[in-house]
Amino acid sequence: ATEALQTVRVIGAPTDYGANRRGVDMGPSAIRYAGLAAQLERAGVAVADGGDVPAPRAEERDPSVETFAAGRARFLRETREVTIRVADRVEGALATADLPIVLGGDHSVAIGSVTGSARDADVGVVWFDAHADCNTPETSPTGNVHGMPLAAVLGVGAFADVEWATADGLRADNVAIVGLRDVDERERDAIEESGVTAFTMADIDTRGLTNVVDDAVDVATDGTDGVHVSLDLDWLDPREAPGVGTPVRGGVTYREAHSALERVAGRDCLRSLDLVEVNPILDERNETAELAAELASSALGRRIL
Ligand code: 6HN
Ligand code: MN
Ligand code: MN
Ligand code: MN
Repeated sequence: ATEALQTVRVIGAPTDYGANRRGVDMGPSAIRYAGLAAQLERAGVAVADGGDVPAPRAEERDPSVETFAAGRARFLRETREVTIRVADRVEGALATADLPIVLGGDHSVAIGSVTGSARDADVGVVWFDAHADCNTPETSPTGNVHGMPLAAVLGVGAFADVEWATADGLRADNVAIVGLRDVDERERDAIEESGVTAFTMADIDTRGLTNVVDDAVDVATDGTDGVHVSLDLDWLDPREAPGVGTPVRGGVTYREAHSALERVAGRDCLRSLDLVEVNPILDERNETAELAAELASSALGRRIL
């Protein structure tokens, strides 16, 4: 008998209010146009695209700052609306044994994918990013929520009281960040306080990409039912991925990025995936969106031989 194909469910989340540069709301279109479905089919999976969740446009909303007792988080109300929609779609996909891929949008959409993925299961997270995304409303220098999603899902700082943003089945012990090279002064404390495992680019320089990714997957699989991978395209060097909102030099190469996601695929632990922060306005001939589509294919186990 032939085994039924794994179905990947594509969920677009076209937001940009979580970042300070406009344009990442076009990410879902750009990644689809770059051939996401065809790339995934090359990995031997079936693809079901449920379209985009409705996302408010920043200019239709009050740009006023959302304040906490100490600190701020811009567009927190909008983030809540989209988080709940994304989480419901992710949970729905998992309920039918599909694998959800969330297309951002800015990285605040990961609050939805992680909370949705961790509703009925114990999950681990591997976060590929130049940034730690561990700011809290208290520590953030910008108030942009795309710099806060990891702190949010872990309930760090002011997020302790924000129920919709915290992930039930996620423990900091099962979270690994890979590729850090731009951490804010006060964000270091939030990383420390959160208890996540953090690997910098210097760790990759010293120990090699393979060892670091294997360790990150160990952290995320330890005692969990599966792993959510959040891929911020600014993890790659801007030479490979120019179309991102917050580029930082010194990132991983094209080949290292594929290798990382191939290692993830080899561990057979992937539960849900984000492809976020693609900014088509800053891209060159949609190459960063193409890269996102290719890397998804590697994550789903595309074989060369
Ligand atoms: N991202 N650490 C900066 C901030 O505003 O908190 C930048 C965050 C970038 C977030 O790329 O997903
Ligand atoms: Mn549990
Ligand atoms: Mn980033
Ligand atoms: Mn990020």
